[in-house]
Amino acid sequence: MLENEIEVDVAITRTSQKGITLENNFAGVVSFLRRVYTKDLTGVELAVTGVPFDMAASNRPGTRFGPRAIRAASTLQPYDTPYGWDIDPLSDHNVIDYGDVAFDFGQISLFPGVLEDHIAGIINAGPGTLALGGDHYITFPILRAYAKKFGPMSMIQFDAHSDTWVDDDPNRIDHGTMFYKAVKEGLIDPKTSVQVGIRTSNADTLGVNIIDAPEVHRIGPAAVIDKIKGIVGGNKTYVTFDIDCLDPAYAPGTGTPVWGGLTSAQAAEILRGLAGINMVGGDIVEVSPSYDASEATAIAGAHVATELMCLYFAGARGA
Ligand SMILES: [Mn+2]
Repeated sequence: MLENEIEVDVAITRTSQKGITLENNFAGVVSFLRRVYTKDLTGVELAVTGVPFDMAASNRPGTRFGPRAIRAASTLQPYDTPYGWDIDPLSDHNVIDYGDVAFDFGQISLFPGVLEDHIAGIINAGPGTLALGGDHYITFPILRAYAKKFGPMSMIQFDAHSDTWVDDDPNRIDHGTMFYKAVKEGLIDPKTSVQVGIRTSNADTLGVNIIDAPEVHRIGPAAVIDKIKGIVGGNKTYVTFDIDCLDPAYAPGTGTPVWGGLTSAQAAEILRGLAGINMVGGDIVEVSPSYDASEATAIAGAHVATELMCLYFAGARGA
């Protein structure tokens, strides 16, 4: 590597939204994977956006710092094509860091509408979104924006919890009930949706398919991939990844950790094996830096985000 090949602050200085540049990992303006920070959606295919909201957490808070931690951890990733994929999204596709959603933390009741409008403003201009949470509630306003564009979708949810606990109060903002509401509102089709990694009890599945964590361990990633693909088929599919799907050994920095979860290796293999699904958007949520002394959780979250970016481009939009 020649010294004069090293650039700095490419998040604000790069002239092309495609391409891999060399920047000291520890230096410069931080953006997700050193993508350019911009609100200009012209020609953009995927917009990464932070949603630093954690007011719906039932237990430990702190995910409001998740987007910042994931962006920082993403700079630790190597400047090479993503491992395990035969595509190179950073060179061949237009990916930007759109920055964070703006909201008033003192007006919590307004937040769902603000986030839905934020996402709608992006996807109605063309690009898909990859959201960096935030607690898992954020997926609900995002799904509302997507369903208005695409109609009811399939959803692949990686999670320790179903998040479908009963909640018929439309005003409650809760990171454990939003998929109950998403099914009831018709945002997602339960019969063609699947939850992976579940290891908490909830008798009423609302008809959503479940591949619980013990099953993942028992049948292994290859069989899990086949089952997921059989469930979602070619449907428009939203992919939401709660970092607590991973075992606390791999992702301790999260609000509601549960033992017996997936390894990071299992998650990587499953995400790569899903190449070809019709993914319309996705998110990585519940990274809570306050409980992440080793930064392992932020690193895992950044890797999941990279895998989701690859998965987005590995289907119909493929290189
Ligand atoms: Mn969740």
